[in-house]
Amino acid sequence: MSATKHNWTKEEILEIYNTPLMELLYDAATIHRKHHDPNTVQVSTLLSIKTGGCPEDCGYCPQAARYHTDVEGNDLMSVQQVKAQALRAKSSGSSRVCMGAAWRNVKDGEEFDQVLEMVRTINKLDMEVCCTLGMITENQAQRLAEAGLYAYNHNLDSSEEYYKEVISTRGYEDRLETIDNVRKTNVTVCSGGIIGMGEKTEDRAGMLVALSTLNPQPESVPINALVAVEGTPLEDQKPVSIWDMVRMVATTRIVMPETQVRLSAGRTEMTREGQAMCFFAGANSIFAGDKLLTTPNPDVNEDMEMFKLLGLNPQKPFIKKMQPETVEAQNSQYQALGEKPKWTRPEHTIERNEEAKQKAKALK
Ligand code: SAM
Ligand code: DTB
Ligand code: SF4
Repeated sequence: MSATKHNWTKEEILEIYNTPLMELLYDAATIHRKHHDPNTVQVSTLLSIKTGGCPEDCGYCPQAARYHTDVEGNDLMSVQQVKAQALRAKSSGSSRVCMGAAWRNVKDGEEFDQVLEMVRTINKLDMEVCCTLGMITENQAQRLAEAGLYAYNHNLDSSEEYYKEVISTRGYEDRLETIDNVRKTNVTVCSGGIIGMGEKTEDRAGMLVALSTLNPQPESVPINALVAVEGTPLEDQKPVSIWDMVRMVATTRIVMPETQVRLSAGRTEMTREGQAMCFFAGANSIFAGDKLLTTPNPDVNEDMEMFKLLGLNPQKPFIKKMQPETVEAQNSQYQALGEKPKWTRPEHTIERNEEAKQKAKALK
């Protein structure tokens, strides 16, 4: 039986976050070594299978239709295109592919059927398949599971309190419900957030309370540093300091010892020394490839050089859980229910989101 603690309080987490740095690093590295191989880091590749034009108002996101950014929208990619990119990722050392779509939620129909086919195709390449498609129902989660999905990414992004300052088109409880829907299947949960959005340390701790008190805890927790994109409401946010990133990674590692902690967006601004500190503090996964979904990321060759320098090895797929079986579409047990989604829309006013929207309108 796992001895993982599931009742972390904000005060306890803040105390860890504010521990003198050398002690914090030592504590996190000690826990990391108990549960993971410290010389192994998972390499995952992101594929933006449907880019831009999203109806949501997430203040950090360059893909929200209402803001004026340089992102060029694209329709859903074909299964063949996705397969070709997944093969390329595999040959450059990735063991996981994460497919992202700029959707509020999944809608049953042809496009979702196409995504299910992408999942089947990548699972057959013996890679871990992850999807991040917005909110999903239990039935949709079951259909993804049946296709062979290994993980579903759905970030809480911040504390419940600060979430309201960043997003008005859906509630925190909707995010939790999607995570719960995924939990009802064999698909693993990937959920984390972003630092550097103007939140307080208390909000970072609040987000870690929300994640670490889930039982079971998410198998994967991405920690993103905000990529401040011109045209978004958060365009003027100051870059996150590496010390904050290291503290956040170390605290995540301590409160979620068995989780895969993903050093996610923001690595282009980090030195190798900074990233090495994050790996020491317990980060054991990165996104590789020169693009995240729409923003730049270090080149895979640079990352492999860094791995060599630090003596790190890319992780093989399916070390935590068996590879899921893929059920072909014609043998499926779960048919589309065509449910009317009951997700909420708080629609409160967030001043900086409004300003960015008005600025975009004026530019059109
Ligand atoms: N539309 C889906 C959703 O919101 O769940 C999936 C795609 S969305 C782009 C996935 C995650 O990317 C977000 O939850 C957020 O944590 C992260 N993200 C988006 N824009 C970012 C940015 N500018 N900097 C850092 N992380 C970002
Ligand atoms: C996550 O937490 N970070 C990744 C992945 N999950 C989907 C996405 C980062 C996106 C950064 C902004 C962009 O490239 O558009
Ligand atoms: Fe849409 Fe996801 Fe971007 Fe929010 S984070 S605007 S839901 S793509």
